[in-house]
Amino acid sequence: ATWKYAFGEGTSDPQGIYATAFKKFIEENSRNKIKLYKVGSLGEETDLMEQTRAGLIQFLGQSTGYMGGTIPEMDIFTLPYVMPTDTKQLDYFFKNSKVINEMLPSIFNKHGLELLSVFPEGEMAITTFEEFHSPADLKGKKMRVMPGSPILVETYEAFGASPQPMSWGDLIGALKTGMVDGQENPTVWIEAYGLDNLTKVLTYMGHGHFNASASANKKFFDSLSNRDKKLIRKAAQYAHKVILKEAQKLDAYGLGRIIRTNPTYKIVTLSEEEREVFKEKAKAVQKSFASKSKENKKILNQMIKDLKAAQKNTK
Ligand code: 6CS
Repeated sequence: ATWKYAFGEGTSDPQGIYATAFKKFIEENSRNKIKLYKVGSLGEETDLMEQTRAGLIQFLGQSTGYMGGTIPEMDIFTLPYVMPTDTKQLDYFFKNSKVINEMLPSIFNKHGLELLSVFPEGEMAITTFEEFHSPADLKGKKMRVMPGSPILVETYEAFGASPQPMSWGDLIGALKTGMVDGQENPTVWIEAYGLDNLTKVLTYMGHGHFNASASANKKFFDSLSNRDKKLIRKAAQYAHKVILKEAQKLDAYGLGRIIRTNPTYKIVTLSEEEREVFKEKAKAVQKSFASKSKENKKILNQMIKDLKAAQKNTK
């Protein structure tokens, strides 16, 4: 059979690397074929989720930041100051997390999807026209966030800014015309799409990590032979390994290239003291997430346990 796999990035971006590895494994180990659709070819990322749930597409690669509107529990990955920035801890987390391996699969099932993987693309960096060090500096600043995640909106509100949810397809234009004052994305993506050239400052505040997921339409998956189900699980494990290895290099690669190609671009790393102020504000967002449902509360508690285990086991 030929299966369609659509994802929210270009072919050489992390979601494309994952999808390409997945395709390679499937095609080398079976007579099935995968046709890859990068973002834009079948619609914006927001359209892809609907198309996958409707069964028009069999596989979906999507940024977790786009998923909170459909699967509220996925906003666990966008909560500020929950994920660590340490790559070893992240690696351990993405391999061993009970949230991912034990809790999310049944949650995805409820939404007509079969979860295959969750993986990181790098620490969130914020690019702006003006430097900022505090929520007061962000007051009234229009910050673009990925659409569909209530938590991203709540986060930037808590940080003092005015969040502007919009699709990736509209962001470049919005930065060029000054419709927004800034945005957040992983460094590797900022470099790849020249967002540094459209802004003046890049800031690391350690508040979050950009993550992506891979999933399949559940009806499609359920209808497969056991052999094909196993094949898909194995392909996902293979692609996950490929991308986790890659993920360790992404931040350094992106930042290295920005420094080389754009030497006057300002890079700011907020100090611990400056971060404390944002962390304090983030607490309300974590509370709000937990108060939305029993499931959210359970998943946040497990997340904290998973991250403690990651910290303990990577010392
Ligand atoms: O900012 C966005 O919307 C996009 N950022 C990344 C890193 N991947 C895809 C997503 O659409």
